Amino acid sequence: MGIYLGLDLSTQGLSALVINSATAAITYRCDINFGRDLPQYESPNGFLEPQREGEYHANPLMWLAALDRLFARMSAEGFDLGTIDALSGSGQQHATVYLNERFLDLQSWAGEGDLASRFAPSLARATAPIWMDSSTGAECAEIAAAVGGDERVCAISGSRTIERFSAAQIRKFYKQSAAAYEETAVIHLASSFICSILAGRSSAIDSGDGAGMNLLNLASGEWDSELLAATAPHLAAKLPPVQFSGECAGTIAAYFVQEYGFKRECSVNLFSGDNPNSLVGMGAEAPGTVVVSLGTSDTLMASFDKPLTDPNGYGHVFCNPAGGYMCLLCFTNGSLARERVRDEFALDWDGFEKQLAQSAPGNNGNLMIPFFTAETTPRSEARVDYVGQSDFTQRQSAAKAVRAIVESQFANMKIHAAWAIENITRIKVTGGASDNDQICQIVADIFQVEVERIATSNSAALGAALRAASMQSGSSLIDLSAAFADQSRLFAPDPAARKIYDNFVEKFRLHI
Ligand code: XUL
Repeated sequence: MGIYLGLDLSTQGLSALVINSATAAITYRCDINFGRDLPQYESPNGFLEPQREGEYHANPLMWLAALDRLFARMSAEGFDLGTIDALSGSGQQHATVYLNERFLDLQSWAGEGDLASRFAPSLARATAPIWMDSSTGAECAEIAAAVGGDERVCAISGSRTIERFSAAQIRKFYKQSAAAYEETAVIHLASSFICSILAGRSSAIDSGDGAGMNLLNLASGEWDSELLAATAPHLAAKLPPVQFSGECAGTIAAYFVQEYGFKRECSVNLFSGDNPNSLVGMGAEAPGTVVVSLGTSDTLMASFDKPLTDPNGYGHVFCNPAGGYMCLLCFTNGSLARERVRDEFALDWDGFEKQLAQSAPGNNGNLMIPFFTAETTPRSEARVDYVGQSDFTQRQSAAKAVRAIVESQFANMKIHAAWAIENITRIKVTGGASDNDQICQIVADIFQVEVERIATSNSAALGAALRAASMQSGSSLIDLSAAFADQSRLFAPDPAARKIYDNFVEKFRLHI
């Protein structure tokens, strides 16, 4: 039992969340916002102004400045950092940090000044491409071609070649700046970079975040020699080892003991990506529970024991910090598409919910192809089709249209997640639209499982804190996260809706 810190380096800021495992309580939170708190880095939203279309980079020194600022703020607020027994963290996935030989030399720690000034000379590249970057289409095609096609890349690494994933980003750097690539001694992910700084030496990349690079062989858990060779020369020598997320990276660096009063024996657990951490923070790391997050885009995460991959190549598979694997599926047309229908009928969200309540499951056969913008799952250009009665888009048809978009979105989710969610017993829904009881009920009825609404606030930081607690105390991650589960509302599936929705899903399948 003890006090554990979870850090979360997201796109827009760095957050801290502290838990007391004895009382199963979150005891403290603190946030740094890059734009507001560190304006000198000229990144109001956490990234630098794109220099070219689709190019999104961040300054890794800003992340270090945020770490100093966060600990200083925690101390100023009276939080005693010396009480922390172990810490871990979460990073936005895919971002790569390029470091020179100096980073591997422990002497670089001995400098003067704050973290940013100590580590500025260790950067082999001034900026880190982040997950929003989509500028590497050519590199994706080159890597896929070298390995025998995207299906093969997906079968090995868990994802097709993806623009924002690290391999394509590394290849682009090698092609554009061969000399700087040559000077690079080690390439870290955002997560393993911050972990290294805290542990005082170059740490391993954990297999959860490592699987988001298009470089890890999921089945073996090692870097894949074919993918490495297809990406850039001598890459094996530039990557840290990959290790299971539950491993310890060491004890905290002396800098943090001196500057902020951490205790010397405070352990640093390997960091992981935000999605693997969130899976833990939401208590879904054991197979059977699925998380559906209803945000601007909708996402679905599920865990499983075997290294399954999406036969259609839409989803991503990462390693699960609790062991085994997890998938992440993104449905680009989430709340933005629901909002389009809401606005078309001049409703607010309450009105949207009322319209749902006035219509019946299955919507008398009315459905919608709901891709208002280009969709990821399935890959599709923007496409909106109404299938059903002819007056479907008329003003008096609000109830039909509202039900059609919601039912069609979850029919689409059920079809495209089928490979990953064979034996689910529960769906945890979270995100803005999960406030809507009618939507929760439709999810329960379409999937025919219990739906639990959960309120989450920074599940990635909570997941990291729970991982630190598990590593340090030896308690099972599953037991720990269950103890932190929020009180929530349950929606039971209506057995009478099973047949209606089985037919509805099949009808939807015929139209996409
Ligand atoms: C996942 C992804 C994002 C980032 C955002 O593939 O790109 O979820 O991890 O933080």
